[in-house]
Parts: sequence; C-alpha cells; structure tokens
Amino acid sequence: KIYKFMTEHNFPPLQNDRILRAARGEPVDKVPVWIMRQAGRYLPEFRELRTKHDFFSICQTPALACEITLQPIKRFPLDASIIFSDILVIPQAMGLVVEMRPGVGPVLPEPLADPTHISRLKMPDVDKDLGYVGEAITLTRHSLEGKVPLIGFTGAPWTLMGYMIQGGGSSTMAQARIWLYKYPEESHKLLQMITDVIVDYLVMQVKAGAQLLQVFESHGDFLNTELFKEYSLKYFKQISQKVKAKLDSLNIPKVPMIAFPKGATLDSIEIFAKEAGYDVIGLDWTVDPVEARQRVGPNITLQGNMDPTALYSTTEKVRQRAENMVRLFGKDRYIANLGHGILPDAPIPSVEAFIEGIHSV
Ligand code: 1CP
Repeated sequence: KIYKFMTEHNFPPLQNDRILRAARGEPVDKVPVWIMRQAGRYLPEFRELRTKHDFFSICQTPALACEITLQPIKRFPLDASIIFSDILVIPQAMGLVVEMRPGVGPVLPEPLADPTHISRLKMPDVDKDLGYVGEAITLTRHSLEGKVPLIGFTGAPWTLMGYMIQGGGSSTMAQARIWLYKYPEESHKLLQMITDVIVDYLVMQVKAGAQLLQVFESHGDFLNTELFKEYSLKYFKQISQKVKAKLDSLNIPKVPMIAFPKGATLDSIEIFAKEAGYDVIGLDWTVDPVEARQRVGPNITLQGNMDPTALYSTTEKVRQRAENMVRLFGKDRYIANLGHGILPDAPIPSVEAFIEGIHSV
C-alpha cells in the first residue's frame, strides 16, 4: 500500500511555494505559472521517449512517468509540476479498455452503449489498481528535490462519463447528453460510481505526495447552467467535501484543490465559486478576467487563461499578452496558465516568452 511511504517530512524541503501561496490567498513575489499539458508532444524529448514506449506503459512505469514530468521543469522556470498520467486511467481501472491511438487520441472500443452496460463496470481497489500513479507521484516528489510543488489530478465525473459513453473524444458529446435526458437516474448512478472512485483516487495521490489537486471538467462546454448544477457541480461538491473529510480523518494535512470547469457558463462559474468548496477555479480563454473576478468575489484564486493558439504570434506579442493578463487578473489570488492544454506543435520560444512575461510583472 502507498500509505506506508507517505510522510511529508521524508520529502526534500520545498524551495518554491508561490503556487501554494497563491492558492491560499497569500501575497507572492511573482505570479506562479504552469501550463496544462506542459509535459507533452511540443517537447522533442517527450516525442523521443514516446517513440520507444506506449502511452499507458509510460503512465504505468513510475520511472518513465517521473522522467516526463520533470522534462518541462528542467527546461523552463515553471512554478509547478503535474504528474504525467491521463484522466482515462479511471475508466481503465473500472474495467473498460482504453487505447491511445497515434494521431487519434484515446479510444474506448467497447463504450457503455446503454445503462444496462453499467453492470460491466467494477469498483476498483484504488491503492492496488491505480497504485502505479501513487508510486510515480512519490518518486517524482523525491526527484523534484523540492524545486516546485507537484500537482495530482483527475478527470471530473461528467467528463469521464462522456468518454465512457462516446468511446473517445467527441465534438458534440451527443450520446452522453442524451443519457442525461433519457436516463437521468442511471446517469446519476454512473456519476456517483465515478465520484466514489475519484475521491479515493485523490486521497491516495495526497498520501503519495501530491501537494495540490486539479479536477479537470474538460467537457463543461456541453452543459448549460441547469445541467451543470445537476450533473457537474453536485459531484464537484462531493469530491471536495469527501476528500477533505477523509484527509482530516487520516490526520493528513489538506492540500489546495483546483477545479477546471472548461467551457462552463459565467453563471455556472459564479455558482461554482460560491458553493463547490475549491480553493482555485480555472478559466478557459473565452472568459474575461475582470468580469470573472467580479462574478466570483475576492475569496477564491483564479487560474488561466491565455488562448493556447496565442502562442503562435510573435514572442514579443506573447510576452506582452502575458504581462497584460497579469495586469487584468491582478497579482494576488492568481495562478497564470493557458486557458486549455498547450497544443502539440506549440513553439518553444513562445513558451519561454509566456513564462518570462508572467514573471516580469
Ligand atoms: O503535463 C501534463 O499536463 C500532464 C499530463 C496530462 C494531463 C493532465 C495528460 C497527458 N493528459 C492529461 C489530462 C487529460 N487527458 C485531459 C484533461 C485536460 C484537457 O482537457 O486537455 C483530457 C480531456 C484527457 C484525454 C486525452 N488524453 C486527450 C483528449 C482527447 C479528446 O479529443 O477528447 C488526449 C489527446 C489524450 C492523450 C494524451 N494525454 C497526455 C498526453 C501527453 C497525450 C498525448 C498522447 C500521446 O503522446 O500520444
């Protein structure tokens, strides 16, 4: 079990706590910055390693997951690392086959075609079935030598339900949305099962050494405010409450929790900030920083939100845009990031200019 080797003081002392300070609402010397998908295809050293190993073998091999997690940290003055893994390890642990097809992305060859298929799912023993993520986290915490904090993560229930029903990425999520209207009870049943796995999974990651947690609702785009409240917010609340309660009962210090409800409406974001119980809310690039701050009030940290495609302008413009973003969000209660994952062919000089721009204000 992972638990036996989790003791915070066994890890090297932390040298850069900007992101933790920002998440807690404490002042910072410079705005912390990290990039969603910062370990990925845009790095030649990642592509090189990928030619030799299958995607999920990397996730399941702690030494490889650790090596890739550190790649962007070695190159850039980022303020956080995020463990190399994927949100689809949960559907896998629940018994669904997930393949990573080159040029296509994740494919689930036998998705849940209708609610009778829920019986195909199993409730995993997270310490056993996803223990490899915990081992990768513990190893990475040591290998980071305290340089920056390590973020653990999961997909949110609705986003994972979407992949489980669609069988992969989808531009409409129509089948999964149909479930919400046609099979509301069974949808809740499925979402609750996924939520229960997520809670144990996140607690396990903290035991293993994760210093922040991010919950990715990448399919928030597909939910209007009413659906968001019923099928997303409800489970986000459970996740934050139960993770905190379990950590308390185990006498393990709580860690800041980040929610990224991508594409959620501004009304959803406002309700989320008031009710969901997260320290940080991530915004995609369609949200105006000033309006977001007015809506959510002063007591929550915002994260984001430069358009990933803005990295394809000149480095000078990228730097200016990054500086301007900090001015709009303000230096307090703010974590700089892109508004979604960095694209696989993003220019590396733009990544450098982005980070420089953020740190220069
Ligand atoms: O550096 C990091 O950010 C850590 C690694 C990481 C993370 C946080 C990966 C590696 N995946 C994720 C999360 C993830 N995976 C999300 C949430 C973030 C987001 O919205 O982008 C999602 C939706 C996925 C699912 C997924 N995995 C997709 C999207 C599919 C779709 O069209 O809906 C894809 C393309 C993947 C594969 C993947 N995951 C990660 C990498 C580096 C890759 C590329 C695969 C490869 O190398 O072949």
